[in-house]
Amino acid sequence: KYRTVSLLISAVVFVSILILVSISSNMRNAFGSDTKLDRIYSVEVVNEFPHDPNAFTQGLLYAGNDTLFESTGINGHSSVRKVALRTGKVEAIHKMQYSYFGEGLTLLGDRLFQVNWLTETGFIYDRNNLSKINMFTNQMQDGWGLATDGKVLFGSDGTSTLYQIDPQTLKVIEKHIVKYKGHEVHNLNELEYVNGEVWANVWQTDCIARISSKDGHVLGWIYLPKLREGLLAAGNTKIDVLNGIAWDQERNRLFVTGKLWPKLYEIQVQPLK
Ligand code: DDQ
Ligand code: CA
Repeated sequence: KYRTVSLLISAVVFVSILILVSISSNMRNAFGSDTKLDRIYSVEVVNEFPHDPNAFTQGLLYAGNDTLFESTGINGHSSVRKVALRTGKVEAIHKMQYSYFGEGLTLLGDRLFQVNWLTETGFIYDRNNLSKINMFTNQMQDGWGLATDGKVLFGSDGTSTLYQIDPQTLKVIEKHIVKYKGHEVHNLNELEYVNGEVWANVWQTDCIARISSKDGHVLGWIYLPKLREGLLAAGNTKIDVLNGIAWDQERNRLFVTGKLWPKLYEIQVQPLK
């Protein structure tokens, strides 16, 4: 009889502990602390490199061998260019017609895909000489960002939609509304595919959203106001917003820059909490 009672008491204690643990973890979720869906990151600068202060950066990618490709905007100044990482030197450039405003850029195989602002046009270039191979109709509402996982193209158009585009047909094959805790995230701009996630500069903010490529959920935020503020404090008063993320998959290096920024940074991302 005594054993039955003590067994009952320990069962009650066990169940109460379970209930308490579950309540406290629910409370943590409610106050938005450390669940996997709620990560905030800051950055540390590992390296800085020169960047053309006249480049209105709209697309950026790393192509191996300390080489970047970059797409620049502003009518009359739009281009696709091959840039040496360490010197910032433009090694090759394709200048675009006045009517085009260069935007997102991505590299798949030997082909560079680019979209343009306020036109329904996209271009395909040969990475080896930057010659134009083809033109296509952009099926998104506008052309802002592009990236690739090596299979599909990811695209943004300034809304909260993250598109998947077939690189053969250039047709939209899937779309997801990007949401953070149920709230739509608008103004998705320059994109980068990083280890299964799509990272997006949110236009006119110092934030990069880490987006699940599978369902559009924001998995975390990288907050990096220091770079732009540092440039401003150093007297670079003409700079525009943070824009341009490039990931070196071989050496796990992450690069960011901005529109008209005189510098490009190699950064490391770290949890803020
Ligand atoms: N977008 O990057 C948000 C897609 C486009 C930004 C366009 C900014 C236009 C600035 C025009 C400045 C003219 C000197
Ligand atoms: Ca990019």
